[in-house]
Amino acid sequence: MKVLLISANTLRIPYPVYPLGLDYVAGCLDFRYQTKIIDLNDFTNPEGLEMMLREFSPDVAGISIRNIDNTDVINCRSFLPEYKNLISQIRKNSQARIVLGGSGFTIFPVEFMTALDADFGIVGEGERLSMLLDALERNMDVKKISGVLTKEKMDIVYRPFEGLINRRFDPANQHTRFYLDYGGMLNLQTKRGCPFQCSYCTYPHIEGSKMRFYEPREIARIAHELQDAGAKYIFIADSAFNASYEHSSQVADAFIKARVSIPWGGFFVPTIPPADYFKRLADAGLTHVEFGTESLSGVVLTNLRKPFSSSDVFTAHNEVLDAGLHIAHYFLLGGPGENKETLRETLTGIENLERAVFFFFCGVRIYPHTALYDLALKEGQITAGESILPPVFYRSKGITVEEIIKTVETQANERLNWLIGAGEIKATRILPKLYRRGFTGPLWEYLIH
Ligand code: B12
Ligand code: SF4
Repeated sequence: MKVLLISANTLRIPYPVYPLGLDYVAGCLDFRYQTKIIDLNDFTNPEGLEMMLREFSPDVAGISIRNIDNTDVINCRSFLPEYKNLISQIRKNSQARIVLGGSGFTIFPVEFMTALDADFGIVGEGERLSMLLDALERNMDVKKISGVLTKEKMDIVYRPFEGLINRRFDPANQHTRFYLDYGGMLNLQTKRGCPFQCSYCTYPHIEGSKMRFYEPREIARIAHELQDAGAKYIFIADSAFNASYEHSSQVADAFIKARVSIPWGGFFVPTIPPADYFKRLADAGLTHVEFGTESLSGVVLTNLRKPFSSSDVFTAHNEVLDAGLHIAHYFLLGGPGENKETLRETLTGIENLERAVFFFFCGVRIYPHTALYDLALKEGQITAGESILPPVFYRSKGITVEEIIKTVETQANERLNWLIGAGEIKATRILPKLYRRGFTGPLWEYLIH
């Protein structure tokens, strides 16, 4: 059987992201399948893709649906039309059965199955593709496989994957070169799952809420493999790298032992770290810390169910500064309880967070399987049958999104290190030029003056 795995993500904001999930999906497939990964970032014209489809002639095409849209409250751009276009190219140029998967798909499986008229879908971890292919080969009933959707069976009950997880990274893959030439960033995962329960967050639904750790020595081996392939920076794609201080410290020690020498970064929770935690990570090559801070108002942090207080944020921030690392804080404004006073508290507090970059997301998107969804339902902001695939943002009673944006813009006062949204305009203007000149990594530190 020939299996073609396609990364359908062509978004280059803030930078193109290596399709890590497909390495894992490929890694679970037996070598009896002829498996090929392609990345739409590599196909700038549709003819190239169509020719490739005709030549390879896949029996199964697995499509990774990562982003639903650009999550921009003002200038929202849905990627659904692009996915539809891809499906019709596959249908026109091959006989492949189409399987959907990926984090975006996992959030809205029924909506994507219906809109794209796919043959199968797999919610959650794509490692289950091997079970689906096996069942298809043997003409067995696929409906019994946890997480598998068909045109007839659209329920989304699934368990975290319990089998062997194995990444198949191939430096010779054409798309690896694309990422090495464009920012030099590759990525890796050290565990799956997030144990926290922030009210708006999809991550525990996508990855599970119990942490499942990979062996630190194995992670360091992969990091070295990425380095040998030419990576200049590694992004650790865990939901929250420091959700386990013990495991993340062991990973850092393993990096030192394995002589991983390239810089790396990831998402962190601003909880109070153990003594010298960030120094230990800095010794292992950590350079960039991205904090999911969201607010500096106690009321809002409690309502968002964040596992830290605003004073913890300052402690964690100073620890990172002391370790000589770059810091970014992400803020999520407009959640339950947000009003002019809580916003002022956050913005005043930010002025005391020295030498950092701030990304402001104004408006909290409501996703299924979250406590915020239940709250919005209770408050009558959404109704049970309503599709929230076209983004619906939570409306706080105390302040509108427009007021929030205006207030943040005024306070930002043109400062380069205050970015509203993903900093789309600044990122589009500055980053491609820097990457072309050979700069590597996330580069947001260049916005601090
Ligand atoms: C790390 C991360 C980032 C980092 C990536 C850095 C890097 N160099 O890797 C950064 C900060 C850059 C980032 C940016 C953005 N991100 Co982001 N990110 C994540 C995060 C936390 C992890 C992604 C990851 O790599 N996971 C690890 C890999 C192994 O998992 P995976 O890719 O999901 O693959 C598994 C399954 O999904 C499945 N699978 C995947 N593909 C396929 C295909 C088939 C056929 C099958 C069967 C299964 C399958 O199997 C895999 C193995 O189990 C997720 C949330 C999460 N916890 O998933 C959000 C997430 C993917 N991001 C999201 C978004 C929105 C964005 C941005 C658009 C935000 C913005 N406005 O800037 C940008 C887009 C960037 C881009 N160019 O695409 C959303 C996407 C869904 C949505 N709402 O649209 C997510 C899900 C978070 C959320 N809000 O819910 N992100
Ligand atoms: S916001 Fe971060 S810490 Fe909270 S549940 Fe999501 S991934 Fe975990």
